[in-house]
Amino acid sequence: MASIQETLTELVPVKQAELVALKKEHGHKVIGDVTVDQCIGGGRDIKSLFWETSLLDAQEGIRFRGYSIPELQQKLPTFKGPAGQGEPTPEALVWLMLTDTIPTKAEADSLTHELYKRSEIPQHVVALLKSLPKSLHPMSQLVVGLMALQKDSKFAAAYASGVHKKEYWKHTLEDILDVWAKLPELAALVFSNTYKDGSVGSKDPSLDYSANFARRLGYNKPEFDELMRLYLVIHSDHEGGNASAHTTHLVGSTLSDPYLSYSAGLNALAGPLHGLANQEVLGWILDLQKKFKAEGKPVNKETITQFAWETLKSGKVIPGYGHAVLRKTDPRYTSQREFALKYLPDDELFKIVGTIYEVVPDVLTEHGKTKNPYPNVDSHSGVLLWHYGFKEFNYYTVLFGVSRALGALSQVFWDRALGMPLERPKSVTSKWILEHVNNS
Ligand code: AMX
Repeated sequence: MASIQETLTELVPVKQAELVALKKEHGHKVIGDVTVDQCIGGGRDIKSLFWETSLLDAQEGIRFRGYSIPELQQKLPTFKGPAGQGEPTPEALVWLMLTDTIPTKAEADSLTHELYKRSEIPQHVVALLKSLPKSLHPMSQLVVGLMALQKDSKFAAAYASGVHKKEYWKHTLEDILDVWAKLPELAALVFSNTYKDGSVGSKDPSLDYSANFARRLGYNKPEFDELMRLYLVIHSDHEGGNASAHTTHLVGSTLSDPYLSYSAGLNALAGPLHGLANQEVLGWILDLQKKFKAEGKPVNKETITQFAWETLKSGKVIPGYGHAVLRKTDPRYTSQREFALKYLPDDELFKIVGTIYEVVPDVLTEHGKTKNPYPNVDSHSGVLLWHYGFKEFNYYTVLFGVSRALGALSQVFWDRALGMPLERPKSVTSKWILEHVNNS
């Protein structure tokens, strides 16, 4: 069986040739226009990014290399065996995102082994993380740790020694595998430093990436391992224009190595309009629960509607709802709901999430601003973690950060393998816009 490195060594020249042919035959053709609204409106829907690992449809949601989440659940190998014996593993998804092919169980397992081998964290990084104040947000701690690991970047070393540009992708792949391998370790250290005594649970070579991450965090329950697999799969990639993926790609385009590129992506993920919504949702649900308990009222459709309006009237967003691209319920929400129905149908917070879903889309529609009144991925993830006793919700975005690396860096691999150039779109001033529209 070919390793991931051997598989990619065969594939890279094929994909390079395909891209050359695409450019030669179709390079001059138009795929979109840009309006003034789009220019001053965050570039919504402007087709100007090249992203191979996934594609987002506004109605249908995300597809990874053409496969929807339910299709991944039917086709990708699981921890226990072939597809269908539980949630797919993130390693299997990574193989798919990198190679454009559904892996066999043996291929997915070989990647598990490869990552396990590379997972050690150098002592200087452990000491650095221990020196950080517990009050530093876990996302900031994760970034500090990843930046410190950059000392060992194989790409940066190869570049400094003058390696030929045709070889960049090999060294980039080395870094990417290292980053994927070490991120759960870093994340577990951040968790323990922030909430525990600095020690992490032991890992086991017979387990997969997700179960080992769970053990490092102190969780030892097969059901929680399944949740971790689902979580790491569905948060991994959401095409290229989201802030964390785009930032990673942009920084990578300067030939910053994967450590530097993904640290930048993590900083984008840490914003409340993006990955921080993961923690904000749980805070919002707990606040509403606390408020109505204190008032002696039940949490039901009426009280949730009242709370949602209070949030909107105080000039805040309802976290976990809305999306820049999606115009329907996020299939990542649906997959988490299905998990909850299977494993925790009677959980109190899960039921509240369900009731929120019954009322908030109507509230947001009546409010009249939000283009998409439906839930996104973040509106569900927190209650699942909470159910298993994972209550440190300031930390939740770190889990998102471990997952998003899988997609964003799979694309960085192809960026270097395909020789993608420095990103440099054109900006214009308001004066330029006025002159342009008046003269056309
Ligand atoms: N609650 C209240 N208002 C909302 C809203 C929500 N959930 N979603 C959008 N709006 C408002 C916007 O703030 C904007 O108001 P403005 O005109 O006063 O600035 C207006 O509706 C139009 O926004 P939009 O075009 O529908 O959304 P967008 O593309 O500008 O932003 C997003 C998308 C996700 C940032 C926004 O829906 C939001 O803030 N949601 C809540 C935060 C959240 O859940 N983020 C996580 C997204 C998924 C992820 O990245 N992990």
